[in-house]
Amino acid sequence: MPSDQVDYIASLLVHSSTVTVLTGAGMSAPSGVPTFRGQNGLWNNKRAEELATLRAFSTDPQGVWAWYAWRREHIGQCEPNNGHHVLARWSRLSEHFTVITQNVDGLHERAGTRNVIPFHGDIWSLKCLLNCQQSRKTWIDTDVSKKTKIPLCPDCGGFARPAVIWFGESIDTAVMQASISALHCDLFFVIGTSALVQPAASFAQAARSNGAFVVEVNTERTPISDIANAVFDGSCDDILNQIDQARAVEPTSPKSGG
Ligand code: BJW
Repeated sequence: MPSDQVDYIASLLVHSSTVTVLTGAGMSAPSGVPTFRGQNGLWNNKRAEELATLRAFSTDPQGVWAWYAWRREHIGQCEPNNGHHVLARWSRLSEHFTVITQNVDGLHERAGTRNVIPFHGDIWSLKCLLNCQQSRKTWIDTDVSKKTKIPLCPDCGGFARPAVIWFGESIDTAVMQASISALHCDLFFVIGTSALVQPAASFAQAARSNGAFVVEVNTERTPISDIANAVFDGSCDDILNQIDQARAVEPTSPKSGG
């Protein structure tokens, strides 16, 4: 990676008032969490588009829950990587730093990142499949031992489901509004997403239209590569680490929060 490009982005980072980061599955790839598309993207020969839908769960609740049970157990053994820790550090340097993550694994939160918007929900929370609307909307469930037994709604006794956003489901209104606000920023990083799934896929273009300088970090080219102001072709843990090291020696760099 040319060091002048790293230095330039580090300088922008230090001098930007508002910074927003959009992350996708590639952000957690160095932690060992499989991505959805590309190599290892299939589960039992099925694509995310065939599993992450209400129709799939309604037709084959055991099969879809088995996918989530497998993922929960696997993610539970993964740790935040260097890239997560760099973003956590940046989030402590400024109040105007937002991470919109499409990931449901909770690794940004576990790294201590402030101001994370879990755009597609949280794999560690469940909700009633029928949305029975009794005492609770969602509840935390980190028990990874429920491999074959689908958890039940404590209120109505019907099936529970992961509190994530499936295809065809709307993004929570407050989450969408907070995300749209965060697209008004000086600097926008888009990290480890194939940018194929809407509406998050449109965020980089929207941020750029709002005047942001857009930086992509990915191991492959994506639709964002053509519209980004700077493209880093490499693994997010390595690239973010390089930018962070350059940031730390920027003349006006604020002190690291830890
Ligand atoms: C690295 C790396 C390393 C690897 N370093 N990089 C407009 C047009 C057409 C369709 C639609 C549209 N608007 C809405 C739709 C329908 C649909 C959609 O987008 N479909 C497309 C497939 C075409 N969208 C929706 O339904 C959304 N809802 C919605 O819009 O509501 C309103 C509405 C409804 C109906 C009709 C119209 C409007 C909801 C989308 C929900 C997505 N849910 C999932 C599952 C979440 C729960 C779970 O995890 O189980 O979200 S699907 C899956 O894809 C998951 C991800 O968050 C999402 C995005 O994937 P991501 O993160 O980009 O991962 P990958 O694997 O694709 O890419 C990884 C990248 O990392 C690659 O680029 C690698 O190169 C890179 N990488 N290692 C850096 N080390």
